[in-house]
Amino acid sequence: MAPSGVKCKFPAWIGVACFLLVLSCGQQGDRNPDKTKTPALATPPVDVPRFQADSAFAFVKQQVEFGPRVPNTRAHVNCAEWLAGKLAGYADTLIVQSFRVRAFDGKVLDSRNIIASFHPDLGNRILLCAHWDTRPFADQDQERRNEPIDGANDGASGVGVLLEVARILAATDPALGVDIVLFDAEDYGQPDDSGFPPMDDSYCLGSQYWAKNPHQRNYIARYGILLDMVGAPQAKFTQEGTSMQYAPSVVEQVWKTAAATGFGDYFIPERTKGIIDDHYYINRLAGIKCIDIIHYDFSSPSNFWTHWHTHEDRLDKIDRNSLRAVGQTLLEVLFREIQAS
Ligand code: AHN
Ligand code: ZN
Repeated sequence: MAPSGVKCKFPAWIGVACFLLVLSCGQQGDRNPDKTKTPALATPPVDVPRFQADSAFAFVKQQVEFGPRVPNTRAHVNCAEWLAGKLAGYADTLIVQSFRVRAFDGKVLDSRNIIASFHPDLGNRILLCAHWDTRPFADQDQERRNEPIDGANDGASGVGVLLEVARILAATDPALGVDIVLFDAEDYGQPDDSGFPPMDDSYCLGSQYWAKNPHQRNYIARYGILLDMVGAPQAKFTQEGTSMQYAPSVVEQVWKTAAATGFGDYFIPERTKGIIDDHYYINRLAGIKCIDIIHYDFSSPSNFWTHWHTHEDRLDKIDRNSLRAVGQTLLEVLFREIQAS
């Protein structure tokens, strides 16, 4: 009888086979055919925190509950104070930039850009932005066209994602220079049938003001990322033309990161026509390369999200999964910027 110690010894050929298998796998891993064409994504030197979509959703809900955030209304002031308080609790510095701008209809809008900075001492900065005001009318709707919209997606969704990013930056404190800018007076743009003389550049009044009057002299960021309508179910973000014109490398980086993170169903690597949004003025007036992550709809006449500028833009159109796709992608992009020491 063989001693029990050698009874279970497996045949030598299995060991050899395993050895060869490991060898061949190693070789395949080394031979990356894409390496020469495109640099691989950097590996973050620390774990990337998990974006909490429930928390982002709660931030969207709280904004909507103020009522429409139309300049010169009580809801607008209340929401501004809440946003500023929230961000002051997360960021190292908070600046509220108050200003007045004249809208297409002659009204003077009491406006506030809300600016939160993390590690303001660092020169190497990334700009994240969204607009927090809502449209004063529903000119794409068939009904109640003169009433303001909730702006759950158009406004609150991008801000909700950025508040959650701010919460996570505060909790994890990576050595990253980040500025979160919430623009006001974005959506007071002239409707087609306004009856007022045509006005150029009637949208994006807050970002135009900021780009001409940055919160710090000679402010510069390496790049910027604008969020607009990022909360609808199965949102599709195409590579929008203005972003591609001014910041193609940033678009590449973000869309690649999204795909690597498992959000390729949201971030479609297809170029679509350019639009004028806050990022246009950030590129043109501030000289900061900035992209727009904005819902593109291949089937709607406007090519914007189907419920754009209608009363259907309500909280029940917000899907946590879309908020997560954008928020987690942003965190992946940010944490890959940490310099390995
Ligand atoms: C224009 O309609 C010219 N730009 C769209 C900017 C926008 C409005 N984004 C959301 N609401
Ligand atoms: Zn809008």
